[in-house]
Amino acid sequence: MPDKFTVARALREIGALLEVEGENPFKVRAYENGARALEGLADDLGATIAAGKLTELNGIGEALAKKIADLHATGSTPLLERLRASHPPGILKLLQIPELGPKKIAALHAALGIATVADLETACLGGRVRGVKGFGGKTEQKILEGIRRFRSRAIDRRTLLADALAVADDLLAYLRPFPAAERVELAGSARRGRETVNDLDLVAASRDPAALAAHFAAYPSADEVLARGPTKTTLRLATGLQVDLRMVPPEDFATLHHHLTGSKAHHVRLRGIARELGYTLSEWGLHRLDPAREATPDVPLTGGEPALDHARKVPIESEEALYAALGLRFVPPELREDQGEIEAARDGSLPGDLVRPEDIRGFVHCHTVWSDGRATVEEMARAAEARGAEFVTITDHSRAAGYAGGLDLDRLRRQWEEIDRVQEKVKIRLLKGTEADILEDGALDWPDEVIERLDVVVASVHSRFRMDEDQMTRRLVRAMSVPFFKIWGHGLGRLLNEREPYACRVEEVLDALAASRGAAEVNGDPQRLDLEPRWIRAARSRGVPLVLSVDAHSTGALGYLRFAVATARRGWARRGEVLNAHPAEVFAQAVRPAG
Ligand code: DGT
Ligand code: CA
Ligand code: CA
Ligand code: ZN
Repeated sequence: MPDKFTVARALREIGALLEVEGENPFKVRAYENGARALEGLADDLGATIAAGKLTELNGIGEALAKKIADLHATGSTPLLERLRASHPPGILKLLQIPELGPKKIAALHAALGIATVADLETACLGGRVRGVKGFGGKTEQKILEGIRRFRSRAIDRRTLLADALAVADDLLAYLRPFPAAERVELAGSARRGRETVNDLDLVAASRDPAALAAHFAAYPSADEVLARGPTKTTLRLATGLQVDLRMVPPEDFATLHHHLTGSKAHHVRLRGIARELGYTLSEWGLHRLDPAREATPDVPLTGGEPALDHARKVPIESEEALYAALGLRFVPPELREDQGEIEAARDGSLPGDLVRPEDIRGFVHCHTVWSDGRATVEEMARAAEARGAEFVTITDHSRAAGYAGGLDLDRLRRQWEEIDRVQEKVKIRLLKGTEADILEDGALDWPDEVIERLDVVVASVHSRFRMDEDQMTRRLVRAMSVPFFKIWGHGLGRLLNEREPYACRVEEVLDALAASRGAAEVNGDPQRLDLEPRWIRAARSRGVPLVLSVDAHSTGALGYLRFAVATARRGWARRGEVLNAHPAEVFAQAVRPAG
């Protein structure tokens, strides 16, 4: 019977084919969300279906539950059959080639049987495409050029941290219970909390690496085993993401985990320090240099195991122990970028109180059905309470954000009444806020007398992104200079893999924020993660406090907090600098616009 991964794959296929047919994006996204929910399912899929509990999963409604049950029972569903019959095989990959739309792909399939990118390339190079009705020699050249661009983009594109961590969580849950795995941990850029990752790196302690590698290679979402050796196996998953698993005996785990966490720049510095102390540090561990030998050959960074003297190996039980052996304070993974952390770990100034997820007491920046959110005020409040929060700020859009259902004053007043009603039913404290648009001239989208009555104001740019640097700087400086307290929302408006940050002299904006009263947001939306770490540090160095927000448009998005925290830590943010790490009353006083 198809397992949860196979069913999830079928849901993704349905969503993608519906998108080809121009189905509305919400419906398309529902299949993607359903697939994600299934992959994260802890219980057995068959048992969940039998108990009628599918609809209790986030993002799965009645209709989707029925399709999932069909897929589980029969391997297919009438909708998927219909979609497969109406489109040529391989269409989803082929559509990623610029120049090709559904009609052209159908014509090429009918005339030449083309079903893959490789087929298409062969046919173009063989001059056969120009023979198909509606295609000419020029089109053929354009398609070849398109294939080249497709290939380079497939290489360039990095996976969002949130997606990578979701996959990593599933993989760890799959590997950890396996008997031959004594310990399995995440390493690489994902462990460092980088906003995007190229591939996932896992490290395992095992005395039977062959058995563990075989189990890893049998991972249900694996598309292909790309490499398989005695200590390392690489998979490509159905999503295209690659995963490396390295395996070592338990006594070597800590040093390899540390090595594979990176970054390379951080390691280069550590190797230098190790040398000064008479050691050599590599992925093989920490070894004492031999004083009898004039020049011990430098250990290669990667490649086969060098001829190191095992008697000279220093046993290292943990990353803490490794840093201690090098005379350094422990450096958390998010800081390992050679951006001053080595010096700070040496002179003892490295902060020991970086903000942690459990420090955050309230969810900031939540949208509801009053604007473009999907949950009601009460649903949002209860979901935040269920996650243990002390407070939640409701910040729906202001009027200028018409496309997002922004509120006018009349609706804002009615929302306040609803918030008051909900407040009587829940323990969590509700704050009445707004996400006010920063208008083109830098004014905020509410008159002062409204602002003064609010509990919290997030001020964000949602329009006219492409101003030149001078204009955008002036616009933001003006917005940040208003005298009441405001939170600068999703600072530079970047959307990872989609939109570059605005052109803007950020330090001038931060100066204005420091001179006036305000805070900078670290937005946890996986595509934003904005401000980015270097600007977080620039804000902190000016004494501008931070707010770690979720920018939630659904109750599930409260989980974005994790990504805001990771980003803030990469900006060296300490607990005391984060306003929503303070108790509700302190937070409310600090952010009150009227002062
Ligand atoms: P990514 O995958 O591009 O998002 O970034 P990373 O940092 O995960 O890089 P990756 O997967 O190529 O390698 C994982 C770690 O392995 C990296 O952070 C540090 C270590 N590493 C890889 N190559 C080298 C190297 O040539 N020298 C040193 N010292 N470390 C390396
Ligand atoms: Ca990596
Ligand atoms: Ca890697
Ligand atoms: Zn926004």
